[in-house]
Amino acid sequence: QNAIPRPSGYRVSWHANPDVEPHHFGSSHPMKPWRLTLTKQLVMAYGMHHAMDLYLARAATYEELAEFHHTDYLDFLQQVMPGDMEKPEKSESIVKYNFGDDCPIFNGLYEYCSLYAGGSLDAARKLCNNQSEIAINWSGGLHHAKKGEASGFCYVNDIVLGILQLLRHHPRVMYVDIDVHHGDGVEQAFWSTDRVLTVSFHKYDKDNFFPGTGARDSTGPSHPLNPGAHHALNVPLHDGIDDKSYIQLFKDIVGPCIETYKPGAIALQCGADSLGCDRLGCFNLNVGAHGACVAYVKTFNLPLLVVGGGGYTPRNVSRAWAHETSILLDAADLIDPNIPETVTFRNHFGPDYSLFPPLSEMRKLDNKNSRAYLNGLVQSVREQLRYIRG
Ligand code: TV1
Ligand code: CA
Ligand code: ZN
Repeated sequence: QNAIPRPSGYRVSWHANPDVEPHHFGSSHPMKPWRLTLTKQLVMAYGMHHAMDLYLARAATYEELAEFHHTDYLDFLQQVMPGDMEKPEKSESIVKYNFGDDCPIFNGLYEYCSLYAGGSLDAARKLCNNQSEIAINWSGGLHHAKKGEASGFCYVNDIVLGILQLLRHHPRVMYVDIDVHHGDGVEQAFWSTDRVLTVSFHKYDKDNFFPGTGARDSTGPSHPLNPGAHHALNVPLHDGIDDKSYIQLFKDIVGPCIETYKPGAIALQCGADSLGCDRLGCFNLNVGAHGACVAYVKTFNLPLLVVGGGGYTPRNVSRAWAHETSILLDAADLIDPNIPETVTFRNHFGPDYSLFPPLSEMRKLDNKNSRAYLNGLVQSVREQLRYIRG
């Protein structure tokens, strides 16, 4: 139908199903799928939807989810109902599968899970078929879900499912996670293989910050003959890391990882809870710095699966993901930092109406990451990379 080809040299695709957006974890719960509506409104107000291929992702089937998840867990996820939390005969399973405050049972839970997972599967398949070079699913990125249990607001692990698709075509896939939390579910899924190098940057405090894993010395199975040895890479950080140190650290670590491991594709989790002022986070990043990490990964020109993740201050989540969409489109310098007059829900972006509010100024957190500490991390990562080949 459309005979005029896009001018850009590579294709960017957007994979979403709007039916994820109305799901509700409960009024006091920090996870608000509504942030996806806000993100989409911002992307559309900037006209970015004209520059991408837009796909309506269908729900993942039970069989597709079972590529990673246990069927007993999926069966429970499929049949559990909001009232079951109080039923004694269900309590054993609810405990076993880790439902509760973090992972509540709400109306349409299974539909919600299969829809966000469907987006990442669709995105990964378009990358494999060479129908896209950069495929985005902002509703995905739910990195804590395990094979047989929910965890940390995550029920099914769309990232693992997406990477399993990428592994059908690529011998090695690299995973990069800039959510403020440790990407434990993805790390665990690929713990015993050298075909995925998982890299997570996160706040680490074993006893006081979820999930409590991801220490620097947690690098994979301890037995040297296990192929997964050294293929988990963790970057544990303290409170208050700022733009300049984070970007420098990210480049100093991710650059050598890509150059050493030589992945065929990259999956990038862009959790926006690493921004300053996040309701659950404790870093001090601005939208521009979060985006600089995405821009840096893009410079390697590898097939890129981009997913969302955490992010608990919806106005800032949507700012970051709209800005990152523009970066992936090579259009960041074409968009006005003043939020368009026409955007739906414009009141959420006041009083500044800027895409780049000074988040780091608004809640001053001391940077507890000393230069010496960060240099030590980079040094230790270099040592780990000596065990890795592409
Ligand atoms: C209901 C209502 C649930 C209010 C959960 C913050 C709530 C949290 C709530 C919350 C909250 C967590 C833990 C404690 C495990 C628990 C999407 C037993 C104000 C990817 C998941 C964080 C992060 C889980 C997910 C964490 C992601 N923090 N209010 N719950 N222990 N859980 O600490 O990585 O962003 O906080
Ligand atoms: Ca992380
Ligand atoms: Zn998080």
